[in-house]
Amino acid sequence: SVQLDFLKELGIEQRNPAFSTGRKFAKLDENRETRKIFSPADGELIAEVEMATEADLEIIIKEAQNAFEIWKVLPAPKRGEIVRQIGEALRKYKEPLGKLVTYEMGKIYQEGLGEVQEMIDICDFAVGQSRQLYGLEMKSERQDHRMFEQWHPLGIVGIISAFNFPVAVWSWNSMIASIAGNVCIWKPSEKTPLTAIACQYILQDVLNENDLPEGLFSYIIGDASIGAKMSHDQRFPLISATGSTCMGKKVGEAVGARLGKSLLELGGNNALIITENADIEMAIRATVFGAVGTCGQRCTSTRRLIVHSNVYQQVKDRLLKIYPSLSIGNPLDESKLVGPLIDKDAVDAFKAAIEKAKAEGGKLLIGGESFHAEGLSGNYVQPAIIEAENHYEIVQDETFAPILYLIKYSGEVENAIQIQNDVKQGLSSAIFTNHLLESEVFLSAAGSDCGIANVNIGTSGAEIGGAFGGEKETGGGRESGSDSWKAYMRRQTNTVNYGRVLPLAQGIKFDI
Ligand code: UN1
Repeated sequence: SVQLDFLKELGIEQRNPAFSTGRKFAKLDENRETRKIFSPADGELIAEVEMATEADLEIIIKEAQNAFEIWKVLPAPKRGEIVRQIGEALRKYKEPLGKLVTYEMGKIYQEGLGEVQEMIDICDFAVGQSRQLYGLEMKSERQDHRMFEQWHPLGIVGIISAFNFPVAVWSWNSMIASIAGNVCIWKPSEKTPLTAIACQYILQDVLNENDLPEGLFSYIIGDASIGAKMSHDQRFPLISATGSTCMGKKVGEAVGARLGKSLLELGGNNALIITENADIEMAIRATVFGAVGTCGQRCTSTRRLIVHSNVYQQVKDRLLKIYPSLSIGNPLDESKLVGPLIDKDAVDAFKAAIEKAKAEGGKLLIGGESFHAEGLSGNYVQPAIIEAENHYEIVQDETFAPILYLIKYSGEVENAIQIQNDVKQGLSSAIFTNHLLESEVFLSAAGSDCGIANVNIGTSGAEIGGAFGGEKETGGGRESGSDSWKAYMRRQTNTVNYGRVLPLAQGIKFDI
């Protein structure tokens, strides 16, 4: 059995509050509905959470509105100082929080730690960004006029996050949103609420020490109906949602209908191209990490491997040699490389996808079984490789599981690029080649149509410094680094006349 000391360290009790408005947590109430959270690693009950109601959302929104009045006028570098302290607090809790991510979500401990590291990194990034919320100055066509732009905060940012990166994706959004002057309401995945609650306890100390207003950062545990309520509510000028394309379409429609802003980071169907000029060993390492890492449950997981016919057999042989040796099991055990899927539904979806691929003509080369790793009743599966064709319906879909479709191409790299682009999603992509022309074509306007395109690096594992997100059905949003902060602010164009007459633009004469 697993040592669960980290739960205590993070303040997670057997029964946990449905929401917090910042420093204040909802009182436990026996009459509330609860959700039991089982670990995907060993099937054990970790804790229960109470479910919030729409009335709770009202309470949170009120507090958030009040906090915004104070927060929006605080100088941005002062807001950055708070985020710096949050980063420090996360450093202190990196290990227990990483363990909870692992135990609640199922990714291996190294990845749990990596996830908390992403949070720390984005805090550092946001602190620097807090002094760089730059607007441009434009030259006015009118005498004695100054024209420039400023960026102002939006208000309440609603963050709807997914189970697979239960805390990092929230931190990308909330840390950037908050240095930008916004207040955040977080609806974590109801599959992984405990990590969200743990984050709130970590934050709470910083909020208390700095005597900050309630409502700066809140969470609410609820099902899709709470997410829908947030999406329809005008008091959220921005909803940032991460998850399936199906969910994102609903959010996008609801927010769009009221002409709010949405930032969508949805499904990927990421391909890695191996050309005949690739360093095969490097490509294999990237492929395996991309396909089986996080048990295939990253938005950026490698789902399709597009391999040149001249090296196809070699690549296939190597993969078939490596896959049986992958250590699958308890993700808290550091010798394991692959943990479980999130829940039984995910196991069923994994199996159904394999059956569908076979029915469409695919050939299952390896894997595809669910099993009790080390006698644990977690949701363990054997990662699968299937020889397939790109046009299969199932290959066109994102199945959130470790299934790698092996696809052959021949001739020039353009043929591989065409296959890679021929899906509805457009998140991440990669090419392995040591041939300059192949790599440049891949990165050109005629190349990958994805938001992320890598050369000699796999599809997953992006750094926080870049803008993260993708095109087409991936939703078009960009989070995290680069100038993603602009999505969390409103732009204002300002023109000041410091002359003593009133010239009109375009030279229009209007004498009264
Ligand atoms: C996600 O799967 O939603 O690039 C985010 C990566 C991670 C983030 C993935 N840094 O794979």
